[in-house]
Amino acid sequence: MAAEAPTQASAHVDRFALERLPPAAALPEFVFDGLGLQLPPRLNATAALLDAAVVRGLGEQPCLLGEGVAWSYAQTQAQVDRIAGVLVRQLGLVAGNRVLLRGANTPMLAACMLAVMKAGGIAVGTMPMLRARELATIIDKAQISHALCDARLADELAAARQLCPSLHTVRHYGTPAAPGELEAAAAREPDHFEPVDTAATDVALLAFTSGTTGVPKGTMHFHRDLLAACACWPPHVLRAQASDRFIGSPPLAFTFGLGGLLLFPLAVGASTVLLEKASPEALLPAVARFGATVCVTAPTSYRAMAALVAQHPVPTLRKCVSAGEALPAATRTLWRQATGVEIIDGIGSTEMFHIFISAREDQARGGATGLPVPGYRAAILGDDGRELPPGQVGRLAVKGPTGCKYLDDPRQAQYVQDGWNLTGDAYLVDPVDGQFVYQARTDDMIVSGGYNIAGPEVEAALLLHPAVAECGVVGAPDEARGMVVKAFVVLKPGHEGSAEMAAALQDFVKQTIAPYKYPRAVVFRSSLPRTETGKLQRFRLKQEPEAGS
Ligand code: 3UK
Repeated sequence: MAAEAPTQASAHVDRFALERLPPAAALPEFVFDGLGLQLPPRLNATAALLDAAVVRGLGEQPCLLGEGVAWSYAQTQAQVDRIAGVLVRQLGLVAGNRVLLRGANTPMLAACMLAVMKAGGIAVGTMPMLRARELATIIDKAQISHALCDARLADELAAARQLCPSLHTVRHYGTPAAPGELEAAAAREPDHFEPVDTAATDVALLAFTSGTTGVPKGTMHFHRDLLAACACWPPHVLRAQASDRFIGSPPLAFTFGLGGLLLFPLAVGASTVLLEKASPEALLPAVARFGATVCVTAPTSYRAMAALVAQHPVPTLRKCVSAGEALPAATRTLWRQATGVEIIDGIGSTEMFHIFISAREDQARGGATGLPVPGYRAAILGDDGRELPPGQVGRLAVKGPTGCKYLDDPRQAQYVQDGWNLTGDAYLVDPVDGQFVYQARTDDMIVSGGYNIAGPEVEAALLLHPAVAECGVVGAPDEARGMVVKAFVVLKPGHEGSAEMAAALQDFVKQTIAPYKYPRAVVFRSSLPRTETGKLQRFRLKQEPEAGS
């Protein structure tokens, strides 16, 4: 079934987003079959997730938890409704306006996001680390009118505002110990707000990609997309329950975090812990303190936490989700050995909103991502756009109920081709078990001496060596071979980056995978460049000037 024209019966008075959706011909194909998905033509995501849970009788159950906060579903609903009241009655928000949200993960930030959507606004999450210049790019691109901002992060937003005439209204919120002006305004509002009767295809969320280079792209998501995501991966792969308590690290500004730490828990009536600081050292003790059962974080975080579990046992954990980057087989094994829990890996993207290929913990296999999530189809395409047989490396293509809709961006034609969403990843389908196996980002494949080598495979081999804490493998220009495999290695404490160590690591890789893939250059670092969402910034490693040892 194709998407119905998204212009019908929009509740948006401000038609900015509606007018900047890609033209119908540039949209991916949307498929809704095989799921029994009941998505009505009128749909407000906050009403369908939060209000519906209260109607189901969960009002007294725990919902949003954080430092000094434990709100039940009814209390969360009342808070969301008061903030929605502030937006509409005090701050003049009209449906379709874009509202910037700025803050570390907290129950208050979550309530603000839910309130914006309930009021018919479009929520635009931003990473707390962004500076004025980056904020200004987003505010300008999305023509943002309102902002709700953690008072502790006010400065950079104030500086951005100087550059952005569209942003006319900013309100700050505080902490449970020291409430701010937004909480004071909310206290003057009634605790019921009637949700705006949005169309299922009205835009609810604008998520800017954590992209490593270039101008950020704004991905638009309908109210329908958020509910569709809740109906695919969570019930079929994650299978969490109302008794579960979620916890984790991805920011709510990142769709991995918004789904995994807010929408998916709400959809099953579970509780969720929103931590401002969720480094591996902070996350592990928080799991025990809050009695969390579902952990959502990135591969490097599992690797770092595995080494600390002995001091901080996490007996309540029953499900662990990894996404954002490929999960090395060695990390999967380390975590299982440390906790007894098999990680659920899943590949998702900001464009698709959430995970579309994944494996349940009982079907998970080291080195493979899994199978298309029920509701999604996936194929491996050759350069000519035709589907490749199992075993051959090609471009990953997916389609399902969600799909790429860039805000006014010509790069739509790169991500969406012939109705497929092309994620930019090189994958193959295992001819034996049919699982999808990640190779590299398409533009990160290393071509050396005529061979195609995937950096992540070399990384996975290096990570099996007991001295290696972290590593990143890229292609470095080389006159003879075109490119050579170059490894950046962070050693564990107690090991030294010497010529002998480099030789030992090279030998180790030759013993572990096909010898031609071994890193001809090895350099030692004390850390690796990563994005705020935990992704290795390979482009920065590629720019490194020196040739290595
Ligand atoms: C890579 C993975 C191998 C892959 C995301 C879950 O990461 C998310 O969104 P982004 O837009 O990046 C998308 C790209 O990241 N990737 C993500 N997960 C995996 N590669 N194995 C994985 N498990 O290159 C993909 O194209 O930042 C992840 C849910 C929501 C998300 N937005």
